[in-house]
Amino acid sequence: MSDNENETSAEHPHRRLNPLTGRHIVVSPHRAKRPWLGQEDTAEASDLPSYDPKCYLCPDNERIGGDKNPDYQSTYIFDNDFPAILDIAHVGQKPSKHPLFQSQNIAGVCKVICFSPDHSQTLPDLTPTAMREIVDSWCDESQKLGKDYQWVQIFENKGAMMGCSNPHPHGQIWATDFLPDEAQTEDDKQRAYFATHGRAMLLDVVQYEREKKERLVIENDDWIVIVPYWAQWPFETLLLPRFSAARLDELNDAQRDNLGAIMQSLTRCYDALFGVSFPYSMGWHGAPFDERDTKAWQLHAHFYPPLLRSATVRKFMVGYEMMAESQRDITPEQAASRLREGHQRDRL
Ligand code: H2U
Ligand code: ZN
Repeated sequence: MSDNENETSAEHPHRRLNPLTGRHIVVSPHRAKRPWLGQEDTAEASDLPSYDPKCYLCPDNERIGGDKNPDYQSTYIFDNDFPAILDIAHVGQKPSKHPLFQSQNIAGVCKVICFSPDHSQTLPDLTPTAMREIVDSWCDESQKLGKDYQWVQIFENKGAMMGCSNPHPHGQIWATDFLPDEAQTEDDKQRAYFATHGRAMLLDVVQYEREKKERLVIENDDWIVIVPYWAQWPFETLLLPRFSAARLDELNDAQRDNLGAIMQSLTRCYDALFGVSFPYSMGWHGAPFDERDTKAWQLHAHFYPPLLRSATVRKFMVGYEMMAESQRDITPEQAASRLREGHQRDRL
């Protein structure tokens, strides 16, 4: 890989390409110091009880749908009471053949995964054993659901700012019999890169970023976290295995333990940045579950946090982003450096 990225200046406006999606991002480093006159909301309260009698995810409580949670002790997975996609046979509506108004029938399942029985905890608070249970649940669910569905989307919305309905630590899993657009795009791009270069795109990224270190946030024996060169959100990160792996269920014991550890380090970096339990949406991408070869694919997790300059001032993806393309002020290199500082403070 040639090393000519520095030809784009750290101070002048430029445009970067996201090779995973083919979309671009405008970077405007000269604007990072402009004054802020917009929304300043209040920080979210963080003093939560370990058990909330009104929480529909706490052990022993009744959910909105009427089912009762067991007195669970570690992770707990249940079928979403309000699934967005249903597990039904493809009957009824015929696919539309009109060139302008096309639709297709879909089937899938939606699950909710409680990360801990403790209402007040977030990932950094959990024990390594509890983290490992979350990682194992993700690996097991993706393997099981992958037998029936082509795509298994594991994700977490954290914080009210990201539309999370409940502070109880939890994530979701949606499995579908179709490839969603993000998955399809990453699949196309990684296969095209492999066809041209004979190597997995994101393994090349891992190697480059480990040598260069500028966008490296943290790493351990098996995993690395970078702010991608093409990051869209101010403090967006990409979590990747340092070894070749296409899917979660391929991970061995040590790799799973190290994954739990690096996720705790990363979420601590985030929390340290503005002194607040950092909101984000995160999710896993791995090779689709079909008959095709998986060599082009490298497993990874995206973290998309909305915060920009304080616990309350967020990045809005509005005007130019909606009408034209993504734009950011703080550079990905500056963001990585800020996140590393949080990590160093955390270790003192
Ligand atoms: P968030 O991760 O966005 O907070 O969503 C929580 C999910 O929990 C949401 O998809 C489900 C909602 O449908 N849920 C239940 O399945 N049962 C309930 O009793 C409440 C919420
Ligand atoms: Zn709860």
